[in-house]
Amino acid sequence: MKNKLPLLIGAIVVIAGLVFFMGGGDKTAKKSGDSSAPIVIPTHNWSSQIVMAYVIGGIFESMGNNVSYVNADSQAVYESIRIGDVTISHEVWESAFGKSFTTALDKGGLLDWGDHEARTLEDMGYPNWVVEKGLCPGLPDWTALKNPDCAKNFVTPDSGGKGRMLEGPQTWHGDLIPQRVDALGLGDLWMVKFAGSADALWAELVAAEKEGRGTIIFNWTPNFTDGAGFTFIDFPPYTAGCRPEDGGDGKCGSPDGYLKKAVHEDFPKTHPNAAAVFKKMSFTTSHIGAMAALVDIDKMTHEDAAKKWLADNEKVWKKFTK
Ligand code: TMO
Repeated sequence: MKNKLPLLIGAIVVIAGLVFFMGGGDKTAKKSGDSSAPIVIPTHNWSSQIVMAYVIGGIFESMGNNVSYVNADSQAVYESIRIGDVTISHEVWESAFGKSFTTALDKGGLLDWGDHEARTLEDMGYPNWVVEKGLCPGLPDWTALKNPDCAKNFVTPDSGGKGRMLEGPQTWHGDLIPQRVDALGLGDLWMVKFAGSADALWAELVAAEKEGRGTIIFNWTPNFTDGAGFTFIDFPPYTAGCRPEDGGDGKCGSPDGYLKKAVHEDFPKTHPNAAAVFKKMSFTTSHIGAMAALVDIDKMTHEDAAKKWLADNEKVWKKFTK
């Protein structure tokens, strides 16, 4: 027995080495290639997000990855990522989706994959001609909305004699804006209507100008309207906890927000290359504004807009893949 001990130790060392080598070999194989399983990218209901989905899908495909797209609710998507039905989110807007994102993050299964360079604002505003035509003197200060002579210029046939604000689809901000209007004491003069789509917001801008009435709509930046004569209303500043959903009184505007990326926790293991590239991806305000403009101004399809953006911006995205 004593004589066999060195032999036994030797055998263990050989087996351990073999296991270590195989393990290492396996790791090397994984590093050199991502899983062929498709990376599931969600699409929502505003232009830059859909174009960027195809932009990022195109970048993943250029690396040899498979991708698939799924149309998803923009709040529920974070739970879908958490449980692994959707792989990534590439536009987590703080104001509209911060709460859903943080809830999924805290539950586990979803990873914060960093911020884009672009900062965001999602709030009510108006095309500059509204003020140029004298329809609401004092804007962009929100207290201008307390003036009945302002509100009357924003009445529409469906607004019950009050000034109308056209909010985006309710799936984005929930009841935030109606709550704010009431909290700020504007409810007697103003009502909030929800648009069915982003396109309805842009159609409202055209209709109001044609009809010579004032208009206040929900909008956001980065968007195709950046630098095109649109101004956001200055509401009382956002502070952490000011919103009703966070226990506040709701008398505050939207935050100077982040634009984040998120991934399912297994993504870096199943697709280490794509995950590393996605972590490096960071788009600016002008990149994202251009993605939206290709659809909302140039009227391209989202897929064609993405192809054009990729062709025009190789220098921008190729550096993420290196
Ligand atoms: C989520 N959005 C950019 C429409 O505000």
